[in-house]
Amino acid sequence: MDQLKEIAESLVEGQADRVRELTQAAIETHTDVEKILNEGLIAGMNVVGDQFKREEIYLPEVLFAARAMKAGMDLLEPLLLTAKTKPKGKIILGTVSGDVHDIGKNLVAVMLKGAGFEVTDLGVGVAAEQFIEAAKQQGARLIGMSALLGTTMQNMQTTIEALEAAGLKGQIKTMIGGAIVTQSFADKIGADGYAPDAGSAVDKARELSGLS
Ligand code: B1M
Repeated sequence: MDQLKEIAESLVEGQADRVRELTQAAIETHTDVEKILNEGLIAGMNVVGDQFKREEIYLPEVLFAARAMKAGMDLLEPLLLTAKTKPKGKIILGTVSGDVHDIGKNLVAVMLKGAGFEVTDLGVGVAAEQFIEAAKQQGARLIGMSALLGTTMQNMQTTIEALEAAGLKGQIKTMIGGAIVTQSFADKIGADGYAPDAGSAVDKARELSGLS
């Protein structure tokens, strides 16, 4: 079977050891790292998402798949991090309050670091005040928020409103993303930018930091 397909299928089956082994083999045979990520790990996670939606699998299986994704990501991360550029500016990153999904956010962090950004990752369940306090402390001009749930995406708006109330909107810009988020939602809540995936998150962060 095709190496990348096998990674995706092993991830769907939640076999972390197998995913680690296959990812290592793909790296050793010089398969393009972004191809391993997109056509192996992310492709597998998309299948898991569809199966979960159709109730063909349940939370434990999703958790096993998430663990398998992490096993592969741990190997890819150092390779994605080979920064070829000078520091590009600071960004505060986190998954919003009430939301524990962090796989996509972690991927965005890796890509941003790889592109030379100084990333402060606040983790998951990050409240509006935490985003703003960290940005002020670090002197960051950009806050990046991730959300994957219909019930938590509104918390992005809470942060933007808190920035506005503090008189910082415009000085500190906001970029949002996550499977549930769209450009029209970003427009509606007044976010400065939206990116559909980790690659375009880098382009958007460059644009919002005045670097493109
Ligand atoms: Co959950 N979950 N989950 N889950 N989970 C979703 C999101 C869901 C769509 C599944 C489904 O029904 N099909 C659904 C949400 C439905 C909705 O609200 N519309 C859902 C649900 C319902 C839930 C629970 C409520 C289930 C329950 O308890 N009954 C629960 C909520 C827990 C909580 O947060 N409070 C829950 C729990 C979990 C796990 C813990 C089991 C696990 C998360 C593990 C972890 O993250 N450490 C999990 C997972 C793995 C998923 C799915 C299957 C996969 C998410 C993922 O990692 N995708 C997901 C289904 C899906 O999304 N198709 C699902 C891979 C990742 C690389 O993609 O995160 O989209 P993504 O990130 C992309 C882009 O979106 C973008 O770049 C990334 C890379 O390209 N991006 C940004 C992300 N953040 C960005 C930020 C940016 C820019 C771009 O700028 C700052």
